[in-house]
Amino acid sequence: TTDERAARAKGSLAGLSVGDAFGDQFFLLANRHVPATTGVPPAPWNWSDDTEMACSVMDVLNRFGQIDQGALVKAFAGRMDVGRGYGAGAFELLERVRGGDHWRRASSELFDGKGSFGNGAAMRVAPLGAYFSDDLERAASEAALSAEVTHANPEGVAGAVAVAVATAYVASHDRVTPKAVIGAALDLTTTGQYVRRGLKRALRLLAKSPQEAAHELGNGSRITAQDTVPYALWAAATRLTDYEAAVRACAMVGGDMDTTAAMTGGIVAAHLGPDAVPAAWLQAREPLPHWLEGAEKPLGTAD
Ligand code: 8NA
Ligand code: MG
Ligand code: MG
Repeated sequence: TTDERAARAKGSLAGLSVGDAFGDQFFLLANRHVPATTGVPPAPWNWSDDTEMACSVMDVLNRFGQIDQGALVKAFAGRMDVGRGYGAGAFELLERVRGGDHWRRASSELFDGKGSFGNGAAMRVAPLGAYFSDDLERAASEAALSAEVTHANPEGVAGAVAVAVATAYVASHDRVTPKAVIGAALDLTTTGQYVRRGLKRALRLLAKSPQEAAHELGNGSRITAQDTVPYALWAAATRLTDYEAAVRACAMVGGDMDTTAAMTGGIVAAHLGPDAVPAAWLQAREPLPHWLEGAEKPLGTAD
């Protein structure tokens, strides 16, 4: 039912937002003495653009039961708080949308007409995968729709499809092998040759350490889909029974750790449920927006 879908998505969002907020703490110089392998940064852990945009994806799913692209981009643009740390392309696009440009034109003109292959479509999409976990192909097609409004490049879309399908797969299967998780994502990720190549490499690295895997796959230092999604899926697939271990595997390799931890955290929490997120970590994370809990009218709803 719709309520069950929404509840699964909410569980994934808990994992995504805590991963984002935890990972983001390690960018701060103030936490340079906290080891990502074992340490716990001081609260509060503020979340970043990853969570802000994921909340808008949830908002649209709650209102429409599917991705309405116009409503989604309106939600992204209306809520954009630049202090949360947006990618340069995302910022430019959402400013143009605010100024009245159509998203399709603006997104296709980014980066000299190549469109963005940033990891921004993938970082926000795990709850959507959990929402459509009863239908992997639907998860893939809705993820692609959600990606297109900001990421016109096929790699940017592929990153989102891979994360959504992996999330849908683990949310709908009790016992899964690492190979099956990455294999399911690969099966339905039809575009994006670099993302696909990374996923194939990840399949050969399942017995390696996080450092070795990140060295081969990338840790997100370029904040692109292709240098983030393969490692995030590797971390989730190899640590699917342990939320904390999965998220720490992202934080400990450096790079774009708010985003790898957001993807990995969203996938693992979709499998284990929100109770797998340590209670102290949920407490440390800045609360999610009030409107998401229904306390305020969501953006763009009729009066
Ligand atoms: P985006 O569309 O700006 O893409 C991210 C970046 O990828 C761009 O700024 C470019 O550097 C690069 N890129 C994307 N497409 C192309 C292309 N066609 N040619 C050349 N370079 C390209 O924004 P986004 O929403 O995809 O980005 C998400 C990331 O930004 C996440 O990591 C999120 O947390 C945020 N962020 C990251 C950092 C960081 O340094 N790790 C800091 C602040 C914000
Ligand atoms: Mg971020
Ligand atoms: Mg990031």
